[in-house]
Amino acid sequence: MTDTLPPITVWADLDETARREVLRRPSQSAGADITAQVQGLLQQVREEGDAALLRLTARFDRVELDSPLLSREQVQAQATQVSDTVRRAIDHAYDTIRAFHAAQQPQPVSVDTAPGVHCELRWAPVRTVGLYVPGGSAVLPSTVLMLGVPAALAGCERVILCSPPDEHGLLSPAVCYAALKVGVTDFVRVGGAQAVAALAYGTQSVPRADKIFGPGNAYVTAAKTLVSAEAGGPAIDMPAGPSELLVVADASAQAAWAAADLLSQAEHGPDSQVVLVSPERRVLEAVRGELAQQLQGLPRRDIAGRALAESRLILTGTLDEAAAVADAYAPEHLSLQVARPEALIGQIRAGSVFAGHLTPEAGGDYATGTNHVLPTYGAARAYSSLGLTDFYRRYTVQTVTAAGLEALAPTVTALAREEGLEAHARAAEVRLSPSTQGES
Ligand code: HSO
Ligand code: ZN
Repeated sequence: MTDTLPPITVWADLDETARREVLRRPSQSAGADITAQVQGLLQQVREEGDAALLRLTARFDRVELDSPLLSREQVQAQATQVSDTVRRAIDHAYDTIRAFHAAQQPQPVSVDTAPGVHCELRWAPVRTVGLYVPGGSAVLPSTVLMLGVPAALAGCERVILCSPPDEHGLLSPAVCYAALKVGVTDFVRVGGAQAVAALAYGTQSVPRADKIFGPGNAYVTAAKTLVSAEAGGPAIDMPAGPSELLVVADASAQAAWAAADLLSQAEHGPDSQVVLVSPERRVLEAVRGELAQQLQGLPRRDIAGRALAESRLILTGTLDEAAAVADAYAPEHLSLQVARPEALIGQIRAGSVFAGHLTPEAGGDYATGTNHVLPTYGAARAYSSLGLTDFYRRYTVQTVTAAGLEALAPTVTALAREEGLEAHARAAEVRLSPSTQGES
């Protein structure tokens, strides 16, 4: 297996172009054929609603449904099937995620910007949110918590869960238990681009969502991008893509731990991106050996092995250079397996940082309390990890008094006339003119 692992790349040996190439993610822009296919699916759901959802679910998930929805009773019955161990784990993760997100309540702002001119920033929950929870090769109840806990804390009125059905047309007991726990209001057993279409346009049974959240495969991602670009279309959370982990390791790193972390992300999918950067050749070699060995013991070694074949093991001259490489990559997850993680944290842009040897990346996937919906593909350079404020919209209020307007009007009229917008100028002036004084 070691032979399918890439060799160690020596950073100093690469020119600018080669460096960019090493850090480049594989092209992910939904190929033209995916976009065309997804456009076709969106159109079917837009035109036919539920009938299209049932037909597409039969085609892609191989199950005949009588309705896209699961009733609350069906969900409750499923939830009772969850094992005690999983129920306790969901309860624990719910508590940590809730603790971290509850502390993120946004604060309103209220300021007099000038005498008689009052400005406010207020927050209101997005009313109807759609939460997409992937199924496919792994069913992810943890994602129900990551999306549902902040939706509940923000006070979203309608929380619609969409997830692909199993062969019985049901959602898993763990997904159902978590969904009830976070207060999901509508349970839609539809996945893929057709689910995104249902949330974007609404159907006879699926309410239309103002904003669509959650990770998904290339079809789901293409659908989110397409519907959000339509006039009046829903907002989406962020550009989400295949999982990524970059580990920075120094001489203090434990090779077996670093390898275990890299494998934990590699097992998500063959397109997962895993990178190790270190100034220590010995560490890189040891991790490489561990990867080959630990891979053999994994149930998903096939998937993880394919991701590892595209992984990167990069030798830098110094730890600072390793940090610079990590920053240029801007990973979704950054693991700092170094003696002094704090010294590096601010230097590297990443979606979520796992500081120190005892902090496994999998901890944040499930239960430290941080959100596991994170920007990928270098988007961490500007996008943020999902948080409570993503479930709010922010708006402003301004109130001007007579004295305030008197002082403000000359500025408004001067700028309006500079821009050639006479009606703007008059809208300020008309309120000052004696003929309208005293009228309301
Ligand atoms: N690492 C994934 C999240 C996840 N892992 C869910 C396990 N379950 C993307 O951040
Ligand atoms: Zn994960």
